[in-house]
Amino acid sequence: MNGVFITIEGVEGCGKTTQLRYLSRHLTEMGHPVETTREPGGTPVAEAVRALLLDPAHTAMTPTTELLLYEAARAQHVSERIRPALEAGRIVLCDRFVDSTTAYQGGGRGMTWETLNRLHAIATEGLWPDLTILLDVAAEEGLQRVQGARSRDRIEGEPLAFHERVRQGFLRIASEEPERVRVVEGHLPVERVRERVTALVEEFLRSHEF
Ligand code: T5A
Repeated sequence: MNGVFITIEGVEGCGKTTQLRYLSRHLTEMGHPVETTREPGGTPVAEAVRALLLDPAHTAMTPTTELLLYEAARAQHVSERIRPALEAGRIVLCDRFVDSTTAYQGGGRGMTWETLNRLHAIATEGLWPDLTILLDVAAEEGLQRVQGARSRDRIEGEPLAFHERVRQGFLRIASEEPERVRVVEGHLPVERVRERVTALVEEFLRSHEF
């Protein structure tokens, strides 16, 4: 594939959406063809699954159902949107991807890494991010940032201990795949985070002659 697949990850309120917006504008200004998308979601089917997943009314949803729905949304998203954009030579910027499932359903819910990796392989048909930016902030700080901005969705409503396990899950992934997953301190002021994210992405594109 000719394109580049970049994902942004982290706990609730870590600043992904803010940084993705800056990055998309910056890369577009540099003349790159950019496709911005998110998970769960990014296509009509996957957005419908997102609504189901995040609806706080679904208190009876089991961890296995939740996991399969995230992977189902991903299968649609990869096939309908991400893979075609990469084949067309675009830079795909995705707000969350497989690492969120590993951190939330693995770290948070306790599903085994082996189960998760098997399902990732089915949903993505082997497609893996080229570069992942992990915005690392304390779970409590991230939750405080999003508190009051809107009503809490089903996952945000989980207790703090859940979100702390999610953060540890992300850090474990980064320690296992340091080449792909680059950690940026998300507690820094927005502008400082933006500079670091931009520098990492520019360095990656340069080294891959994109
Ligand atoms: N999920 C997702 C799973 O459980 N498994 C999966 O496989 C996947 C894909 C998705 C939910 O689903 C879960 C994870 C999530 O719970 P989402 O919309 O991606 O939902 O989730 P959120 O992380 O909640 O997204 P948010 O948009 O709320 O948070 P962001 O994108 O991290 O943060 P952002 O940029 O919107 O910023 C939040 C606030 O913080 C401020 C911003 O101005 C904003 O007010 N801010 C900063 N403040 C201080 N310093 C900084 N550096 C700041 N950066 C941003």
